Amino acid sequence: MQKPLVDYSLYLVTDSTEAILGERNLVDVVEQAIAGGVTVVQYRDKTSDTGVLIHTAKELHKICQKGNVPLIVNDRVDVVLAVGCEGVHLGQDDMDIVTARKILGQDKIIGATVSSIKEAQVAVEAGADYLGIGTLYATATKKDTKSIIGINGIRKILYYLSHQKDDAAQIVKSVCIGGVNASNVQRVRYQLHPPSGSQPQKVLDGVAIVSAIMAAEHPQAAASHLKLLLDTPPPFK
Ligand code: TZP
Repeated sequence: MQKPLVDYSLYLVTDSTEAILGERNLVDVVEQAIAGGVTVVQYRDKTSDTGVLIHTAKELHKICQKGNVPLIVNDRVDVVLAVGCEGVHLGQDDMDIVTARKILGQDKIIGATVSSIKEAQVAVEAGADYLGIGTLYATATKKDTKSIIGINGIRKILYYLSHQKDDAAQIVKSVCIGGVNASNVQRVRYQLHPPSGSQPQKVLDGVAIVSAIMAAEHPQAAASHLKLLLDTPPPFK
């Protein structure tokens, strides 16, 4: 299968912890989020064993395929291979991108977490398809986050990429992550993806969100509200 063309605009990252998921079923919540319009799903589970990861990823892949949404698995290249889903997301402490590319081939999506220009440069050179840039804002969902870089930190990375000569830096996609919710998503979108012609030249392709969708009482409504906000210019300059 060829690498799919991906709409990164509303990128859901799952969280199976009690604080976010509570008693609910992960697959049901993700199914509702897809019905609400999320465009990518990343299955992120730092604690389950390999058997559970593969079983859950297979279930998630079925509903993602039904909704025509790519499924990315956090950290685990082996799970991607076992399930046949669309790609992997690698943190700075996970397998390096060059090795993952050798194992997965050209047709899978590889995403990388980056917090600095240096990390972005390394990820792009190694062949990442997209960057998860963050942490944008402090968030209770990930308390051990390395660096909170804010809008300006993300702008600097986008600006750096815009000024590189190689094609890879121009075509790499990007989402921001950390603390994005319904109260700030329009501002984030318009600060990092301004109307054409203004800076930065390279714009953010989407926002990655955990709690504002996963912990919502109605994940479908939360996702469709975020989607509407993303598509609506904010009432400020
Ligand atoms: N990486 C950086 S912040 C974060 C991850 C996985 C969690 C973001 O969660 P939320 O609930 O969208 O702030």
